[in-house]
Amino acid sequence: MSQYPDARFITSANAPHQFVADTGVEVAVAGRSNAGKSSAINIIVNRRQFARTSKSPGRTQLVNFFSLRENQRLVDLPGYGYARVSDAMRDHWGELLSDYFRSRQSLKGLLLIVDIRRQLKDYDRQMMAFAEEVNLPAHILLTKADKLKKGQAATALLQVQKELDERATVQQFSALNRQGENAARNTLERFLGTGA
Ligand SMILES: Nc1nc2c(ncn2[C@@H]2O[C@H](COP(=O)(O)OP(=O)(O)O)[C@@H](O)[C@H]2O)c(=O)[nH]1
Ligand SMILES: [Mg+2]
Repeated sequence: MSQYPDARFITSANAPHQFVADTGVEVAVAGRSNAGKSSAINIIVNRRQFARTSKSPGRTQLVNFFSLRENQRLVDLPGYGYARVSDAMRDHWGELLSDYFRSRQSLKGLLLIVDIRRQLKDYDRQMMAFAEEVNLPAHILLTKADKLKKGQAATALLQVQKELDERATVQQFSALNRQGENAARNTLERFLGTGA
């Protein structure tokens, strides 16, 4: 059963004035297009189709606010990484995200979704920089771990841990076989301050 029986979509924002009221606590989830962010959110919230999974990355992307419980939110941040994203869209994305990280008092943590086969890219390093600028704790889900052999996955984990050192915690994850589900949810709960 879902730990979030009342979880629901609240609204999408394309500009800071559309962000929901900055009260309570929230955790942001980010990842490059196609990294597996929507799939990871669905597993963590334990609802099929909660965050829409899509096989066509690159469409206009918004900041999506979800309520998990009263005064606790999950915020699905727009990703890019798809070759066709224009410079103008990338600039808009940068400003929107920069505004979001700098202004949100309720923001308590970042979950960054990274395809374990791809390692960290510019997008991921930019997200880490946004988080560090405001002293936000970050946790990386190296997802699609089912796509690698155990030894390869362990090596990939070590590489990311080595690059980030103390700046983030890192784990393997798979939406396909639910590897790392509990660790991911416990981190979400820790960021939300619910003491798990
Ligand atoms: N094998 C495998 N495929 C995954 C996993 N997570 C996501 N996918 C697939 O990767 C593609 C992109 O996933 P999606 O969640 O839509 O990515 P998003 O663009 O980051 O939201 C889809 O075809 C998913 O089925 C995983 O853990 N394992
Ligand atoms: Mg998605």
